[in-house]
Amino acid sequence: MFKRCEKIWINANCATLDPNVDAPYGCLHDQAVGVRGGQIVAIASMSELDLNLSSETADLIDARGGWITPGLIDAHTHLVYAGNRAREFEQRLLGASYEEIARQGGGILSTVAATRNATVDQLVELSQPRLNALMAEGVTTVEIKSGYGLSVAAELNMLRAAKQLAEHNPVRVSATLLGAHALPPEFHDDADGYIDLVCNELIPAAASEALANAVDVFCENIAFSPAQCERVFRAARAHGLGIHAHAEQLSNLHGAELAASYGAWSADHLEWLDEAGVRAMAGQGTVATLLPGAFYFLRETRLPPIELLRKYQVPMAIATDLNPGSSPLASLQLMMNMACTLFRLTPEEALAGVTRHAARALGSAQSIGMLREGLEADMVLWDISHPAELASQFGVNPIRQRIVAGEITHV
Ligand code: DI6
Ligand code: FE
Repeated sequence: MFKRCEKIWINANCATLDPNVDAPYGCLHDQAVGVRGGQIVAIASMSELDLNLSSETADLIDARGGWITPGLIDAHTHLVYAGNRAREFEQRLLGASYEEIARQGGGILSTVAATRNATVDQLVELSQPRLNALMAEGVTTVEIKSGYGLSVAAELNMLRAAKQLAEHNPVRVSATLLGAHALPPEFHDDADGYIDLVCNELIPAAASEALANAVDVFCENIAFSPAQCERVFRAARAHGLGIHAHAEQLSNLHGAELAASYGAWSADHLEWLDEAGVRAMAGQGTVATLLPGAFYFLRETRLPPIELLRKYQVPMAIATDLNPGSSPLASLQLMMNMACTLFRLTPEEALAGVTRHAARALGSAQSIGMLREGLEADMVLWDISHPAELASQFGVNPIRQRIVAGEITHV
C-alpha cells in the first residue's frame, strides 16, 4: 500500500479525527503515513511498512514519535481589511458598547471607509501578516469574507485580494461574499435597495468571476432582517453558492433556523440560539461555528447553548472571526484554548472544531479535515506528547512541520 509513495512520514502518532477510528481523537500510534499526488494514500502501523521497499521510491521523514493532525482550518475570518480599530477598543473600555459605536457610524463602517480607499495590492499587503500568523500555527485552510467594501467594485476587490493571497501562499482559501454585512452610507434608510444590489448585481458578478464559494449575511438588529437575509440566501442558491450566516450573536432573530432551512453550511456565533434553532440546524446538517474570540473581546456573558448542540449532535466548529472590531485575534490555537476555558468544550471537541467540523462548515468534508486515505495531504506535525496539549497550552507553538497537499511548507 506504500508503493509509489512520494513521501512517507514514519514513527508518527496520528490524531486522525476520523470517526471510523474507534479511539479518542481517532488516535493511531506508531504509524506510517504515505502521500502521493498531494493526497494521503496510506496510513498503517509501522510494522506493516516494508522500509526496504518503500525507501527506494519515497522520501522518508522521521516524525520521531511526534503527532500528526489534519491541517487546521479557520472556518470564519474577515482577515482582508484596511485600517484598524484600536481607538474603538479604548472607547469601549470607557463605557461605549459595540452596538452604540456601530450606530454612531463607527464600527464596521469605519473599516469600510479604510477598505474602500485601498487598492487590491494594498489589501493583499495589509492582510499578509495576519495570514502569516494563522499559517505559522498550523492553519492550512482559511475562509476569508468580504464585507468591508459594500459596493460592487469594493466587494469584488476584497475577493480579488483573497484570491491573490491564495495564489501566493501555501494555503487553501474558501472565499465568502459577505455583501450583507452592514448598510453602506449611500443606502441610508434603504436597506431593501441595498439588498437589491447584493442580489441582482453583486452575487451574479462574484459568481460569474468565480470569486466566491459561498455567501454570508449579518442577521441582526444592527444589520439585516431575516426577510432581507432570506433574499440573499435565495440569490445564493440560484447561483450555486454555499451559505453561511452570522446569526444570534447579539439577539435572537431566528437567523440560524432560517439559514438551516436554506441548507446553510454553517450558522456562526449563536450565543442567543434557542432549542428550536438547534433542532433546525441538526435537521439540516448545518454546522455551528463558535467564535470564542468575539465573545471574549466584546466581553459577552451569554454562552452559546453548548449542551443543546451536543444533545442534538450539531457539529461544532471553532474559528477566529479574525476582524478589526470584534476579534482582532489571529490565533486559532488561542481559540482552541478559549473554546475550552470559556465555552467548556473538551480539547477533543476543540480539535475536531478546527479540523473535521470546520471542513464541513466550508462544504469541504469530502476533501479535508481528517487524516484518511483519499483526502488531501494537509497535515501538521507537532512536537507534543498528547493532542490535548494543543488546546491546553498557549504561547509556545509546538509546530514542527506544516504540510499542504503533501508539500512541507516553511513555518
Ligand atoms: N459579526 C462580527 O463579529 C463581525 N462581523 C459580524 O457580523 C464584526 C466585524 C467588525 O466589527 O468589523
Ligand atoms: Fe464574523
